[in-house]
Amino acid sequence: MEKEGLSVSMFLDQVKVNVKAGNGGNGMVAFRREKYVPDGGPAGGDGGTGGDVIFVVDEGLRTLMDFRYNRHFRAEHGENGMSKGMHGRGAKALFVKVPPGTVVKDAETGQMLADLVEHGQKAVVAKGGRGGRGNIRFASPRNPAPEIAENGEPGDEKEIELELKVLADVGLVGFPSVGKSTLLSVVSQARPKIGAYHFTTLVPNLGMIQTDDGRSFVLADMPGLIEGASQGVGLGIEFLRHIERTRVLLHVIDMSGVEGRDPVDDYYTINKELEQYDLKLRERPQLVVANKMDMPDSEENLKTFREEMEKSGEEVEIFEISALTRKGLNQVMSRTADLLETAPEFPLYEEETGEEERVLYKFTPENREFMITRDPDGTWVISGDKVEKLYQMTNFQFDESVMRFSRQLRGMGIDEALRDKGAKNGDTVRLDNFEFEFVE
Ligand SMILES: Nc1nc2c(ncn2[C@@H]2O[C@H](COP(=O)(O)OP(=O)(O)OP(=O)(O)O)[C@@H](O)[C@H]2O)c(=O)[nH]1
Ligand SMILES: [Mg+2]
Repeated sequence: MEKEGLSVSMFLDQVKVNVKAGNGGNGMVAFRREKYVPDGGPAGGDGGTGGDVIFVVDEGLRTLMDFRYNRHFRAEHGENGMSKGMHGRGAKALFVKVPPGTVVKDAETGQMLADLVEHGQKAVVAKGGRGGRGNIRFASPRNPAPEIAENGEPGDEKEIELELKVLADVGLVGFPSVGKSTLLSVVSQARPKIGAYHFTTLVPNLGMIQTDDGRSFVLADMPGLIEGASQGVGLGIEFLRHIERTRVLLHVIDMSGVEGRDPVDDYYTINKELEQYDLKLRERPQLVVANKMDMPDSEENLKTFREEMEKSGEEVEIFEISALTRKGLNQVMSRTADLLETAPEFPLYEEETGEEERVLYKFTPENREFMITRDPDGTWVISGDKVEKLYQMTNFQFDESVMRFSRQLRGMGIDEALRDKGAKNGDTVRLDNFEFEFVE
């Protein structure tokens, strides 16, 4: 994993990309031509399967930057079937690497296709078409030399939307200048900006933490919060939204009181803002990190702090540290790793999933197979995924294949449906760019 502080502007990337799986290869119509056999049997092989487009999580990636200039992903087509019964070769899948935390949605329907969290996790986002069958497969005792072959099934094509959702395991929250960035800089390789003025940090920074006993997690340094943040004061809302995506909070408090604020007030103010933004944030496991313990008044202030917490019955776990002199760091990081073991896992997007499922069932099974509408000029128009696919898979070079196609239409109930709607002998019927006459 990259050990660098990354700014969130790169992080919140949301991109639309186009994926197209490979078409299946066409099946072949061929016959054996052997020296002493005047008209041999069928010998057309099947087409190969088209390549899938597969997204795979690579933990080395932390952003969607790679998709900025590369937005079309096409897998190869399957090879066509050949004579002498040879099948076309299937195409290899196209693997596209995405960072952990990538949510993949169908851009048109909003349907969630995959929530990719762990390294190596894969999702087929566009399925390659099946190879068309060659004429060998259509031979039967009644029709020993069929001139029927299927074209390959078209591969899926989709506009998809990628969104990076997981920000970090742990978030650092607290007032400005309490030492959040300093803490991140001493426990990870991240090098955030540190300053004696407020709002030094404008965008969250990330660092990888490795505890002594080998556990690791991603820690995010957030911009400072102030009273009214949940209403948009300061750098408010934007950043609370990022905090929302962390699983454990480290609440950093400046115990020195050098800025004239009272640590107890700080504690309540920040928690009130978190709660006002979203009640769930107060349920998130939280540790209090009492920072700047190297300063003269810190001991005294901490004592008061503990007393106040006890009095008010607040259950807090407090860790004394000095980010400056690097004291107490291991304990708090190790305890954080403990909390992560039991904190709820991502993904936590129940509401969104619910909505998407409703979208998914918008289509009824009937209108998925086919639909009949009428153009102003009186042409009957047949549409629908299944019927269009059948059309694309028909090889119109051969009468027999065409006949098979019309049998399939009849089998789906299209003739009957046309008749019910009032189609008359001789009416024009269109499917995709193919027109034919309705025959009673
Ligand atoms: N004495 C002392 N000073 C500290 C300690 N940690 C941080 N500081 C100082 O506090 C000031 C603010 O530190 P930052 O790490 O930038 O604080 P922050 O919480 O990230 O601030 P914002 O990004 O503005 O929200 C800097 O001058 C640091 O040197 C500490 O443990 N002891
Ligand atoms: Mg900072």
